[in-house]
Amino acid sequence: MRIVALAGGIGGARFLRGLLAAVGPQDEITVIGNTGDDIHLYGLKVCPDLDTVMYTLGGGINEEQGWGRTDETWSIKAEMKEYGVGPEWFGLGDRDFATHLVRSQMLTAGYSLSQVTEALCVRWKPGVRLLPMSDDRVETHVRITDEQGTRAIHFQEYWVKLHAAVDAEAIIPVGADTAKPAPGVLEAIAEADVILFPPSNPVVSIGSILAVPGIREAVAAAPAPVVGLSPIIGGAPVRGMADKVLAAVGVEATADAVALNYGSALIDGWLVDTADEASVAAVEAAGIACRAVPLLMTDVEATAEMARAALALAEQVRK
Ligand code: FO1
Repeated sequence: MRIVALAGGIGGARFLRGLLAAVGPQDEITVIGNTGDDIHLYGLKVCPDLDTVMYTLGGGINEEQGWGRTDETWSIKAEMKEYGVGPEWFGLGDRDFATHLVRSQMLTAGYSLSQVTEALCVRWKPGVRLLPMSDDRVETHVRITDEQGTRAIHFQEYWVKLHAAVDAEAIIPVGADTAKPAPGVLEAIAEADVILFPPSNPVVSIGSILAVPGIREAVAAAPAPVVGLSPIIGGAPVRGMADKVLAAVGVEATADAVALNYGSALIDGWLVDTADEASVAAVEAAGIACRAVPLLMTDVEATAEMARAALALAEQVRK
């Protein structure tokens, strides 16, 4: 079976680990990774979501944080601080730096982000084909108003520096309107047997991927069933601050509101947590098949069970 998953960072990566445990060696998984969180720092291109997927599936992730490397050291950051060079709020460790150096060196030499990602995956062997959503630069910015006035800041500054403590007024995927899907993305979607939306952030992760012209249309037109898993349980994000960015696009932080926002033109099936059983009827009324199953990714086996439930629902809604 050919499975395509659209994925953000930590939630997406952990779901993919369960999916890999649930499928067999004959199944092929293509992951279309969000690059809207990418940031240029110290002249280097940092791709947090691609790296989080790569490290998580390749066994190199810092499990507690959910991002960055195991057994990390921080000498470069400390040296940069001595020079008065920041940002201090963004944690790039020494081991992680090596990834950004290799990536940036290859990009400068003329390779595309997809080629670089493939090269990095030769080391990490994630067990999936990892494609960036686009080889073109897309950067999610967030419009806020604070004591400095109204301005748009980089998503990482909003998320990591401000901890999403200020209301997000708008989410702007800068560059998305002219970006092209990376090679292989549209083909993978068209040829998929199942398309999954992991419990990733629906606005800044899945939303950014769908903002690349052609990707939303390809998913909507795909013959394969499209099944999503709610990142919201009991009215709150399982992790992260998804409610903040949902508010910016006028969507309530509930399992059913997120499904309705994707809509029946895009998704055929939706899984909510058993705590949200009451929202099943509203989702089904919108023409989306919905089941309530445990959605807490407490360990790999619990996550594999979620993946099995998503694949089973895909079979039930197959057109
Ligand atoms: N998240 C944090 O909360 N603090 C950090 O300092 C931080 C650094 C960082 C460096 C590399 C990387 O790949 C990810 C990093 N993240 C950090 C995670 C990241 O900011 C977000 O969780 C994702 O972009 C959202 O998907």
